[in-house]
Amino acid sequence: GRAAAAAAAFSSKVPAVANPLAEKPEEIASNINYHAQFSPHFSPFKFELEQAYYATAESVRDRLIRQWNETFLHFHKVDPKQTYYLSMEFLQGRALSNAVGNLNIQDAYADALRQFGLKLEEIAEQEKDAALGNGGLGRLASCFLDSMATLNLPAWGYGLRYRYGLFKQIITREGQEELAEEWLEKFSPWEVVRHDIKYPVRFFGHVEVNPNGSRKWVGGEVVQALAYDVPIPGYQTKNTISLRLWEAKACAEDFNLFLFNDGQHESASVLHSRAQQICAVLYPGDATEDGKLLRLKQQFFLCSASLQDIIFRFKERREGKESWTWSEFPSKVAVQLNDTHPTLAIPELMRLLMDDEGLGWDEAWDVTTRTIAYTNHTVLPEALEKWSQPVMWKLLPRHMEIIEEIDKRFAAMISATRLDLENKLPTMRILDNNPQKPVVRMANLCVVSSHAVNGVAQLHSDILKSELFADYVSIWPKKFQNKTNGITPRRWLRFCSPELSRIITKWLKTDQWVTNLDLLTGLRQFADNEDLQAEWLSAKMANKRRLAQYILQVTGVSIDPDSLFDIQVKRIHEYKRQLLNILGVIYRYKKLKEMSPEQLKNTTPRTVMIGGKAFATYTNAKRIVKLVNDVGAVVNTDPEVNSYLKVVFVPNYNVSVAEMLIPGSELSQHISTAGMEASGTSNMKFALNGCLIIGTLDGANVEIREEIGEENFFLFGATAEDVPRLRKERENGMFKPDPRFEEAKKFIRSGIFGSYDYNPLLESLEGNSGYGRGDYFLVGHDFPSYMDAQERVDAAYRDRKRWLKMSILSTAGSGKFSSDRTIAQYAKEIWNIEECRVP
Ligand code: B1N
Repeated sequence: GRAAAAAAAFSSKVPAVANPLAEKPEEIASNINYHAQFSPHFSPFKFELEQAYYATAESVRDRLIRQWNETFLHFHKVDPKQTYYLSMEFLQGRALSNAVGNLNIQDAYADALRQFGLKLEEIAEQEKDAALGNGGLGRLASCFLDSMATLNLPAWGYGLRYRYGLFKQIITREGQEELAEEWLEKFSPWEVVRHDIKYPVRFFGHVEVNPNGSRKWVGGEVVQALAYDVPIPGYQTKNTISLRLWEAKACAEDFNLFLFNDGQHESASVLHSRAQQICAVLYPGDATEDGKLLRLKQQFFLCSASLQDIIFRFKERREGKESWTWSEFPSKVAVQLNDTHPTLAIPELMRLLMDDEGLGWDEAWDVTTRTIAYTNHTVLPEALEKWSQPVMWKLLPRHMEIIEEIDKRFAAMISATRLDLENKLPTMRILDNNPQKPVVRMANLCVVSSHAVNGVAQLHSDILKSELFADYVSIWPKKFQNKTNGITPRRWLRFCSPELSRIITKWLKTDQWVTNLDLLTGLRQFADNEDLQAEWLSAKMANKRRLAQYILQVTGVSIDPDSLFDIQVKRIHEYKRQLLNILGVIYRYKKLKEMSPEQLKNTTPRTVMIGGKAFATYTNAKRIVKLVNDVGAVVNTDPEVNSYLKVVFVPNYNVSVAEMLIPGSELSQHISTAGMEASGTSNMKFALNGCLIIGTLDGANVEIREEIGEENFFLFGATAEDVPRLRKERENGMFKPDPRFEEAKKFIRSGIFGSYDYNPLLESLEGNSGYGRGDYFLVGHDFPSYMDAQERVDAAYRDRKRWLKMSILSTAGSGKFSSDRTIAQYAKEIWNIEECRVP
């Protein structure tokens, strides 16, 4: 069939000639053909979708390499101040469609592929997501890279090249199961190994004191960090920056040939396999930490390799200069820590400056603190990293000396200058010397050692100042900032919804909104316009039909594109309250069952989609996944009501699935207990795509509602300010549950959704206090106002014109949430860097 035809076309008609910058479709086709033949990864004479994907990707990569090298040279020549974004996670998703979109060559490539009888979208779907992250924090890092490239900023990402990214989720009768996702199994065309860029990274060992008093970390084990670079193209600019991912390799001499020849094969390569473990897996924790030694090794590995590389570049650019000093370093380098995961960059920079470069403490400290800045992403106590002191002493003895010294000097400074804070000192210190469990508090180390500390939404930043870091605020009032998160409008609107994008461009009479998202406010004046509304509706419907197709394909459930598409997709966590959502659905189902046919006809049909991964050992999260699936199985096959309600669990939620779901959404749920979701970023993606939000006053919801107008936001629930009091009242037995809440829980208990034991879940909502009890997340408290808000949703949806107007106003009010705005603020207010555009 088609594959054979493609193969025939490929071998005969199109000559293989490589012209990396080809513009004409015929030339591009021959370029693709060239790669199919001369960058072989498969047996010859095959040209099916997979082979076509690799050849196309390599052809696109050739173009990227040109402008990537130019960017590198340009930065080298200009030597601007440069930012380094250190992150344990980057959730890149697919690269092909993003690259052709940013380079504005999608039409040429689509034409070229048509010559082989192939569709660009189908080819793009062959690509596996690069899922080197868990959720919002990792995706934010990737959106930031896109904006840094697009804004022509001299910036660079540093991360780890995990062999296994985030696990693949499959749903069985048991609920969620995890499978290893070997995204590199075949080969990634989007990375270039740099065999010349290698640094030694040490673990364990001891500190040697030299006669002159200087100290040196020696002994232990040394692994090599090898660089793999991923090109990050900006949107319609030549600038193409790098994401540098480190891989751990043993040193060649670590292979013990003697033991191997002696037949002791395993022991001969023990150092090799130990090195390989370092980058084997991404820790699948979102907002929880488990204190694994390997995770600590990963963190140090990232920090050490990246800082050695940064220092190398700094010196390289100073080569041949008459004179320079280390005090210039902070005017050339900004290092941003994505949460506390790369905190070890602080003592590592101190160590490199003092022990390798010979600086004294004061000078090294001045350079370090002026270089480093820290972003906090959560206030959940279980996610605040604390590493055991004995473990750290063993793995990183020199760094612990430095951390001890930072701690000591901080305490001395407080005692000398701030008697009023002395009683706060025990919790402000970096070291918690509790003899039972001495730990290093990484967040405290970051606050003390950074020149800027920021939260990720206004409410979150306010909470940092009034609670988590309150004691530090009076010492350094100007250190604490807010940088409300953002998302890249390229991936999250321009490319994932070409239909809506075309309409926006038509009505705004410009496509400048793609890089100047504030221009979307120009849609406000047309929100009531019937022509725009009709076009808007038809784009939405097209996206909904495409989504319905996808849902049918992955779940076998057929959903009605005329029903209201209601979506909640994010990591499964009790604070995000997927349980509130599904309890609401259960209540709705029960009411539908009680209705007469006449009443049924007056209801608003809904399709509720819930998706997300649960951390493998988080049992309550897994129970929620199971419950959603069980409810779906009953509701979707109930002929009495299933044209009014469908419940779908969307398996294996990831970046590519999001790109399918978000454009087809009409209502999305961002319903965390107030004060607990630092920002949220999918809320921004949904709003940008004209999806209405039902949500609490939490994270960035607060600002989204401000921007799009309160009448376009379905608000419910307690405020962050109320939460502590409500928890107390609950503990004192003062909570009176709403009868609807009781009814929903009772319905689950009746066994209607099967024989699985939901008691632990239901018990978490009951009692007044205790571990896993007492409804810590206030589901019961917020349930009635949530159900009221859902009624307002149903009523609004019945009024098509009103709904469309709200939808248009959502998009129109989303300009603030471009990551271009966020990154411009970081650049100006924290990094002090400027544009460095490749001519
Ligand atoms: O970071 C996102 C925010 O939009 C979300 O609200 C926030 O929950 C998320 C430990 C985390 N905070 N903390 C993490 C991730 C991995 C890990 O091992 C914690 N993720 C967030 C972007 O600001």
